Amino acid sequence: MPEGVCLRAFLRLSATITLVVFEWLNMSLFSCPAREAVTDRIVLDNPCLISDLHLSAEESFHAECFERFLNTKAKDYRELVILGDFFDYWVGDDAIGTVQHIVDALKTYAKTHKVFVMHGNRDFMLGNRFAQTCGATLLADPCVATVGNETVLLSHGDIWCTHDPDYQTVRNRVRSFWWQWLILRLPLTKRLSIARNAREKSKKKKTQKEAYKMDVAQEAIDSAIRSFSASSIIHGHTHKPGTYSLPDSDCVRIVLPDWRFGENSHLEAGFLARDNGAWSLSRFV
Ligand SMILES: [Mn+2]
Repeated sequence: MPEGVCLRAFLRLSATITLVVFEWLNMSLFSCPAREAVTDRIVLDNPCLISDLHLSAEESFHAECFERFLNTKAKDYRELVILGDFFDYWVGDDAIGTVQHIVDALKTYAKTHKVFVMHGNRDFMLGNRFAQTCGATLLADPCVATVGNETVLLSHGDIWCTHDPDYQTVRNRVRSFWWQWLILRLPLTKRLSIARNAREKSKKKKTQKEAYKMDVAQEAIDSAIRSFSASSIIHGHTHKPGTYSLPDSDCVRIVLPDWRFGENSHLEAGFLARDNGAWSLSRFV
């Protein structure tokens, strides 16, 4: 074989291998959302916090309410912090178009305010592409926030549901690099059907599970407070909004309200904000 042909074939093969390696690196580096939430310390000046909105492409009522919230109450604060389960499910940032109006609303708000988003147990696949498109910062769970002279520990909350070891095993698995890398290689339609099935299964499981397993464990909260020297702890997930004092300490644990349909199918939505140096939970509708 002439030397020139050999060299061309060698160069072509090298170029192909290089492209494959680069593509693999890009995909593995940029499509593991669990690794993309690296911000674990923030400073907040005048924040409002929400969680557990469970927005989805199928149901528009919650999304309309959220857009109204952004255009009214949320405007009074400098920062919006979303502590997980913003979406009812998220199968990858390539599905961003299915909730374009929500993304657009957040993007407009983020032009004049800071937006922080933490993963929940429903939308743990939210990645950098979503965050960059919205102008938001992805937060690690837990994340330490300095608010005035207070150290506040922020979390979605499910990390502290340690009375349910089976749940924690699944939680760790779905946040692992390889699980996320592999899932994101599946076609979008397949991922959507897996998410919808998982949602149905989780609804069934919830009705069978003991209540204490779905709440945070006091030992886990105490240990987190100690390790981060926090003076307050704020989380969502348990759908038990309120301010809870912690035994043998001056710390408080504040649970954010989920946005749910209450009596007569009215949507009940709420948020936590810092007004005049004190935290207060308020109803939005
Ligand atoms: Mn949750």
